[in-house]
Amino acid sequence: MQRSAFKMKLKPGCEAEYQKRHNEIWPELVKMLKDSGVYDYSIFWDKETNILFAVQKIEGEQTSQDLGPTPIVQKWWDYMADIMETNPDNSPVSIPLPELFYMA
Ligand code: RM4
Repeated sequence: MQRSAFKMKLKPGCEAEYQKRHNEIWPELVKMLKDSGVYDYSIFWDKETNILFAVQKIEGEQTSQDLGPTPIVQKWWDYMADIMETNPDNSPVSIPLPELFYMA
């Protein structure tokens, strides 16, 4: 198991819609994430900067952000693109973050 963290960016004023969409996350996306070894996955929001801080555990080498080639992930990214900072392919701009401290 590895812990992975990365940051993404929310468009201003979109936090309620972001949370609503995630409260209604598609079951097939959840299954894809879990089947890909991603679990214990949280996303936090910094209201001062609109930075989204994501942390997750992974069983393999792939994080949630490496799953773009799977249709359901790309469909989700297309759905979310209107409220997030994205790359030309609609994937969220994701910056990996090094872990500096961990306490079990
Ligand atoms: C985020 C972003 C991530 C995805 C999660 C479920 O807004 O799209 O890539 O793994 O949602």
